[in-house]
Amino acid sequence: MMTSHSDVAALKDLVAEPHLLDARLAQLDTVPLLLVYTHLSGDESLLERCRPYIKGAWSFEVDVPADLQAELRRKMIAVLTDYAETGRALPPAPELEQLQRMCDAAVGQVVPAEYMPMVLEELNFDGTDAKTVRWRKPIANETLAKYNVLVIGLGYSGLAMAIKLKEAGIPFTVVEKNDDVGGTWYENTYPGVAVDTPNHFYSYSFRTESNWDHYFAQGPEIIKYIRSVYHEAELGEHVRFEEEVVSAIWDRHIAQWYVRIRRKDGSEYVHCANVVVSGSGLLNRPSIPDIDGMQDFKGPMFHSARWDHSVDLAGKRVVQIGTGASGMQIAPSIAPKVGHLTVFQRSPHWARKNPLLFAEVTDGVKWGLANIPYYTKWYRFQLLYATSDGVLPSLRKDPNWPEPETSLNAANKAIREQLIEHMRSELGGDEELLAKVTPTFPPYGKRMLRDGNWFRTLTRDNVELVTGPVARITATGVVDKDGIKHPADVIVLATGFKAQAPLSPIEIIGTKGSIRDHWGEDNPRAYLGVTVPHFPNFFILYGPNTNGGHGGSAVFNSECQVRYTMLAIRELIEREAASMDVREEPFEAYNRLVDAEHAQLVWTHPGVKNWYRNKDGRVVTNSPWRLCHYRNLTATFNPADYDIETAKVTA
Ligand code: N01
Repeated sequence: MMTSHSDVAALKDLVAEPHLLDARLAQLDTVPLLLVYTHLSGDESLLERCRPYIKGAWSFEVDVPADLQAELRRKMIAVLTDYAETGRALPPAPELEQLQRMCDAAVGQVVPAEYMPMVLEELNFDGTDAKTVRWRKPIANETLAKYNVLVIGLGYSGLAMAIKLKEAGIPFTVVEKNDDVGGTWYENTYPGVAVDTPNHFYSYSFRTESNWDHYFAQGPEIIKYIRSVYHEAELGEHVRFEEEVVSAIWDRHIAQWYVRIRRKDGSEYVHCANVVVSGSGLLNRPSIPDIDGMQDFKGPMFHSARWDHSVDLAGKRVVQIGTGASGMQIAPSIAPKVGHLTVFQRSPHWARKNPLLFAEVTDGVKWGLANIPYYTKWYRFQLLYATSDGVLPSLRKDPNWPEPETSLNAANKAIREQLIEHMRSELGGDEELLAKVTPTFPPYGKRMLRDGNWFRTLTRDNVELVTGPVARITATGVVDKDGIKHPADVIVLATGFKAQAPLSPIEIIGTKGSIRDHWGEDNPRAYLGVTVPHFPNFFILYGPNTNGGHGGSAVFNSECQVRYTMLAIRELIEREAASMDVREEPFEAYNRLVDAEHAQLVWTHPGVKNWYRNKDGRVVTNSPWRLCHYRNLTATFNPADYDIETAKVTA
């Protein structure tokens, strides 16, 4: 890759004052800097010398001595100076063997070789986005004009899909029920809403951001990012806001979907599309519990995803029902201002501490991300690995493990003990409270939450934790299982989402009936989480069995599904075919593999009740796969998995 004049000028500026540069480099994280140096210089000696001080992928697991850090900075300045003076090109991505050595040293463990293609794609060194699907032969404009794709929803997944369709020149329309982009991040505005995957990874690989204010951004910062990506992509003419897809019916005679769309004013129209892609998300239909007496409550009562900002909680008696990811963020945020907070915990969740949870990204680090060549890429690798597959082996059941009720294996037990120790210290030694908040099931059985002062909040004088189910709601409060009434001015329902009925309430009718007939009430299944037999030219992003339960990032998964969908659409268009329908055999075989894998993993533990499983106990939302495995499954498209109707499509 050539270095442009402006790059050379920027490098010259960078090295013009070595003392200043040294001071700036001193503010950066050691490992990404070490990787940048190794990459730019080809010299691996420092990597080797730092290796023993790197215990894990998080920055707080690294303790490289000061003299070694100073040497790294000196050498870094020398190599940058050399690039500035010679104007030579920055190196391409490292060769696989070097990449492997760099990755291993950088995270303090051997990174499976299988990861390397995925790492190269994620880091995107040549800036061309290796995940972009490119035509294999010239496609005439008249051919492209015969196709049009309808994308449902403009959250993270739908936006990525729209961007890739636009890049490929494929006609498309996006229908979004809200009046703005953002999906779940647009809808969830409750106090404390934030992501629990680090943003430098929880963002598109094709549009990284060097300016995040936090490692774990709050809702408004994420929305700002999504909006800026949307505006940069100039999708305006393709998007219809405040319109909602009601149904989609496949017409096999003309190989088109008739999509019924409802406008904000209630009027409806039909839009025809060859292909429909759902980006409607998994967690977007609130689950409102059916509690005796709910309708009698006199005060405001709202769901976490429909927060009523007109209600002032100051000094009020608030009852919060639910202690999942949303509830654990809400309570610490509102407790300091409410008069009294009663939290109903039906069953406890595990929660881990991360020192970076509320940390701000310093100006120094932001500067490094924006200015040091490749720093932002290696930084992404660190965070990607920190949050991805490392934990998965500890979620596998050991059939000989002697304590199977509470843990799965030795590593899982060790996590359990760390978590209990953490809770004990946060609860100030209150063993009674500790017993109430300690799950009986193994760690990760339900989503592992991040402790953002949740446990400390429970020790506040104005907070009370009530365990067990809600017996009923009255006009003025909530009654617990022991018949004790807890007065309430406001009730917050942090009760989760209807995750087992994806696509709901949209009616989707394929060649053999409705998707509800195929999935029943709560048993969604798809090939690779994306396609379903008898629903030709229909693709689901964030579909069945694609939610990450052990780590990773929903954005990563959705980029995998977008690529797979683009590969499929390419196949359709290059063949000028009318339709493709996934065959039963690969669909069934894939789902057997998913179920067999899940049988070995924590989410099917008999002691766990979570939103990942349906009423028969089958895990329907979560992926059992390591990230790199799912990436490999979706990185190619096998036409043999599909019945492809090659009758040429007509306009
Ligand atoms: O929902 P949940 P959530 N009576 O289903 C309880 C993502 N997310 O909105 O545990 C009493 O996890 C229920 O009790 P139990 C993330 O993927 C991410 O919190 O089933 N209680 C539980 O405590 C997450 O997993 C982020 O026994 C009732 C709670 O309500 C997903 O969204 C932030 C009840 C529901 O917890 C969903 O999280 C927020 C009833 N009738 C959300 N019904 C971050 O990235 C339910 N409950 C940080």
